[in-house]
Amino acid sequence: MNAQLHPVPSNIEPAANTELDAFWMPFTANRQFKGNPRLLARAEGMHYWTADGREVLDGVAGLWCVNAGHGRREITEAVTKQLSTMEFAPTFQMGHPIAFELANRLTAISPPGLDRVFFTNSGSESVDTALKIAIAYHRAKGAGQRTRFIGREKGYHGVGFGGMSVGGMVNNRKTFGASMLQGVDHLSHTLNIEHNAYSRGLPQWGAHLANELERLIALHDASTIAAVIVEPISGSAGVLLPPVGYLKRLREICDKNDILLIFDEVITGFGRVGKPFASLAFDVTPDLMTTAKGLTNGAIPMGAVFAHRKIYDACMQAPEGSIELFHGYTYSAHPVACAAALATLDVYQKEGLLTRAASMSAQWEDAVHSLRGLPHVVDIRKYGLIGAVELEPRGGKPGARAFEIFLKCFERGIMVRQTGDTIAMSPPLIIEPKQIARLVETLGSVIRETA
Ligand code: PXG
Repeated sequence: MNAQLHPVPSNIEPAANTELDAFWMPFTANRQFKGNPRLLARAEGMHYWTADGREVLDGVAGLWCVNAGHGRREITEAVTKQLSTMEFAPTFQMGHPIAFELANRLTAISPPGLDRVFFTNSGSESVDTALKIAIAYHRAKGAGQRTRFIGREKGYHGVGFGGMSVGGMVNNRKTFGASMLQGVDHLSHTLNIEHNAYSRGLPQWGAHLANELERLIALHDASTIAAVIVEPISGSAGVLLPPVGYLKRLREICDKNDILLIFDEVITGFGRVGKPFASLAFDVTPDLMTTAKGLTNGAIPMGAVFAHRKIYDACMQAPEGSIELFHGYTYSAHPVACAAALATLDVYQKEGLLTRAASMSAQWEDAVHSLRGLPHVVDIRKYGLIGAVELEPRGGKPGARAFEIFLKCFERGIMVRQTGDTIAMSPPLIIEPKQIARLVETLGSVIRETA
């Protein structure tokens, strides 16, 4: 492998396979990476170490998932114990105790009424599951014509056909345009730099954008719409915050029209915003809530869809002994994932991590906003322990400046995320003040040096 750590010449023979060629990497500039790989070999606490032994401060909790920091012994032990006790058990027409225990533990911290849990293996599966449950719910209530979904521009809901269709990121959609779900429409996104640049707290301008839902209802008729799906805070598109009052307005319009409201909390769930879930932070309760990532601290893949009890109850109408919902995954509530999630919840609770972002928030805000005024910076957005720096795009090369900054940051020992012309940060919730300072100072000096 060592030989491959060095740049591969661009004139390499196509047939000359290297050790890095076989892995077709997800959401990656494969050729760029394989020419100049960034290989991570070990992780503990707030840090990764590269294959060549360099320490890297993790500014993104892996991919927004390692909320309690890396290498948590309690999770490792729970997983190891479960593997040696029962590595797998089916949950189709069978069950195992910790699946039920986990569901109960989760409903103890979930928003009011969301006390039924369907397990998946990822955020994408959670989203597609929630969309299917929404359709099944209306059908069970005699409204089988409600099959339409309303998503939002710049939304990210994973990469399944459902999630891709309700999502609103053009690069994720354009290749697959003809294969989208039928009957999906989109609200406008809520990013507005002209009105809201450098907002502290939620932006004041933009609640009226929720009224677009009324326009779409007038266009399609409420009787055709199953659900509206939004991220309370959009992560992947560059940290887009909901304007004050926006989510409440969506909730009101959905209620008035019997449309379900789905919050995709794959990023915002499990403490990222200073409460266990963003719906609790923003005091707006959806009917369905999708989660993954922080559920197991990223240690084992797992997702969970929280459904309001009314939805579960409405679906429980099949004849005695029949399956009520024809949906599920071989690995729904996989015992090892359940063990990881239970141990993760223990860590979160013991260390107060589901609310720690709230107590770090002011300091994080000041640190992130200290980047205001640096060259090419046009906006700074933050909530809880999420932060984003929006950069002016280089003429004709969208994303190029931010990608260069991401690469340089990694060389300087900090890991951030680049999406378009935004640098996003979402550190593990255990981050200490000194590490916040190092993260932001390093990013600042890289921005200063980047033309
Ligand atoms: N919904 C939301 C809101 C997400 O952020 C998914 C669904 C899909 O989850 P899975 O587990 O299927 O990947 C996500 C995933 C980034 C980044 O840095 C964000 C995600 C994944 C990878 C990178 O923007 N979010």
